[in-house]
Amino acid sequence: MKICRYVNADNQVHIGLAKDDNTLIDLTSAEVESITSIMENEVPKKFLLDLKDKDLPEVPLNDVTLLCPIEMQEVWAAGVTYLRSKDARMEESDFSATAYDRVYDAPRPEIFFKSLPEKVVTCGDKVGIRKDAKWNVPEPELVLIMNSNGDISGYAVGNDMSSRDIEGENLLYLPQAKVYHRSCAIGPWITVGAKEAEAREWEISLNIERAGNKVFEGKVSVNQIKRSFDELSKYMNQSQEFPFGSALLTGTGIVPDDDFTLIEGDTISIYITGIGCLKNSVISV
Ligand code: DO4
Ligand code: MG
Repeated sequence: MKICRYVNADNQVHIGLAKDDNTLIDLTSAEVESITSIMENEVPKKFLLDLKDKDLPEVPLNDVTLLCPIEMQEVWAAGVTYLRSKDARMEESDFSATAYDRVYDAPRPEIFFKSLPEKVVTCGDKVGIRKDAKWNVPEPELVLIMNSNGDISGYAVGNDMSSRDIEGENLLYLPQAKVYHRSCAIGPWITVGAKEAEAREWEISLNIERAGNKVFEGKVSVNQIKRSFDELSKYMNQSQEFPFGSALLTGTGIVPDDDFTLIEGDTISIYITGIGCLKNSVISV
């Protein structure tokens, strides 16, 4: 089951449940006021199934604008969770190579702060590449959406935009390589009710177009994530409080070849089976 935030012709924010590929059920008419309130439900899937049975108003998907599904959740990101990510990062930096190698096998995962909720962009918005970076890539990642108890209540598509030259120069520059204007995209859908085993059957694909031509494509199975989702959510929520829940990008398993960098005007499409597509064009920031 897929939910979203949208604005209608009346310019009000609504919460929607996808009925099919073309139609949304308007949950706001049943007094559902936020995605957060759905996530806080004990069994969000059952809550949504019950609403689906009511005769609520519907709206064609074509008549609305989808918004970012992240409301008040801090966004964090896990790193070096796929072998491909570890290998690429060890190649990009002699200086920090052992750090990546060690964290891949360590009990404690790498988890870093990625974005304030209000700074997250969504499908159709621009994502940024830093003006002071020369080597920029998208990182297509599955996002775990957790409630205030740390339970995983949904999944979204995310992009952890990264400046590889800045990260590669010195690992202490990681926050600058990762956290800047328009560096985090999530949405527009949240899939509710899938267990980890089901989500591990999904595939993530990345396509990048430049002036109408495909300049990169890649695919990875979610099942290649080395750590369990419970392990990631356990570390994410340890000694932390997220009163509105949180979002965690789970790392990238698709890394373009070393001679590839994004440029302004490129279009990035990330598709995760079981969730949907996140599409953004690139702007220099
Ligand atoms: O260690 C740096 C960041 C790793 C990351 O973002 C990833 O593996 O996706
Ligand atoms: Mg990443």
